Amino acid sequence: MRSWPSPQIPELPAPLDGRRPTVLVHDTTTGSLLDAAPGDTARTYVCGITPYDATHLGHAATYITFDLLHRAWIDAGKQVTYCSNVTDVDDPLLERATATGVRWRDLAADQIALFAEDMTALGVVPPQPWTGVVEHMEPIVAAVTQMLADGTAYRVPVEPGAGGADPDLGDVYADLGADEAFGTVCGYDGDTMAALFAERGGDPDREGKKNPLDPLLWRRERPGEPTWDAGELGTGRPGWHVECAVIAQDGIGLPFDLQGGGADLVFPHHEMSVSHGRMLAGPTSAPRAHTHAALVSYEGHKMSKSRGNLVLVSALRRDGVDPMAIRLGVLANHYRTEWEWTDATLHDGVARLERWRAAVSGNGGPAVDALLAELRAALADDLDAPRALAAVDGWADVALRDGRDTSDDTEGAPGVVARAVNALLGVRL
Ligand code: 5CA
Ligand code: ZN
Repeated sequence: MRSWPSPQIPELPAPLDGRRPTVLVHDTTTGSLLDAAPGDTARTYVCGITPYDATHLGHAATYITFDLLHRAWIDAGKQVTYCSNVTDVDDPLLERATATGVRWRDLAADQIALFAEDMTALGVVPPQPWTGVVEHMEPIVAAVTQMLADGTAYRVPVEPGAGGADPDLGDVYADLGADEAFGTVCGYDGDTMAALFAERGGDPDREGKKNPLDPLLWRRERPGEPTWDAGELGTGRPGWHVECAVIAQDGIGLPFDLQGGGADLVFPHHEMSVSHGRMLAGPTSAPRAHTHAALVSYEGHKMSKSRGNLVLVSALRRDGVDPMAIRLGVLANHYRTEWEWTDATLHDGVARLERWRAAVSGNGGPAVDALLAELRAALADDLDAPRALAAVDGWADVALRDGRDTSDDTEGAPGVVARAVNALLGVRL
């Protein structure tokens, strides 16, 4: 899939003492801060959208979070490879297409294009590779076929009417009993896993499974559903978790450094995709770190497609809102703290953008070295965007102070601030 255009990331002056802070992020598994990419490279997989109701502010917040990490890594001199997917065939997408009378492929294509526009407007560095499930069907089929051959997957009979011309082949499920390390990503107890599995698309009551938590790998053809010919698996389509496992494996190789997404993906999605990765590539294939962004709410509830309490980036853009004000609204919140999008969030983002633009409009301004160091330190400290914003606010306050003494001003300082805010925070002034 062709990704959206990459934003320009200006070069910044090196730190005065030559020392760049080590970028630490929160790891869901250990609950502590971690240098997720200790080498010269950083390889990361961030789960992409299911293309309907895109792009709401929750999506935007999650992708902006990982964009900050990407930018902090680039500033630290790392070669970053960022891979992502699009879940372009899935139950809720098909249901939406049916309900609205559009073809599911058209719905997906429109929403993917809209998402790409929104991400471009928000200054998010694009993933490369960016892979849709539909375009990656063959390797996904090969992986499930291999798991069946290895005995880490098994077939479950389907109900009458399912399975097209080969109803006997059955659906395919992963056998979690074959993975000793299952559960180590999230560390949840059995009851929590059971509840979340049922809540988030799992089918614990499906007859014929060995373990209620065993996840679907291949769903045989059902009347009216899109289907692919998959040789010995029979016609059908893949389960969700194996798609990401295979797209990540093929896109950046296993193990990679960091797997990311919103907090709703901790279990079952990331637990399962890491488990599939172990079944496909061996016991040491899990990512070094897992980082999850807290979910954004709106009108008192988690912003979600199913509830419909959405604020769409494209709608705000259509109303003439500067996407940089949206970005600043998001960045005013730490990614690990749950927060609510309100009119005030946007209002504050607009006001801050205006103030920062005014502050960088001059030729000379207050010295920038301390600000640059503080920006870098804030991002390195678990992507502390609110702290970074406060630092720029502080510099802007001084720059804009009425009647201040400008005799010590640094020529070109506003330009350096604008470049730093652009490079590190992704905010174009
Ligand atoms: N296609 C799958 C991942 S493979 C998926 O979860 N798609 S999604 O469109 O539902 O969500 C895309 C990303 O946005 C995911 O990382 C998800 O965790 C995140 N997300 C969804 N809702 C919110 C929210 N309210 N706040 C923050 N992030 C959210
Ligand atoms: Zn995923």
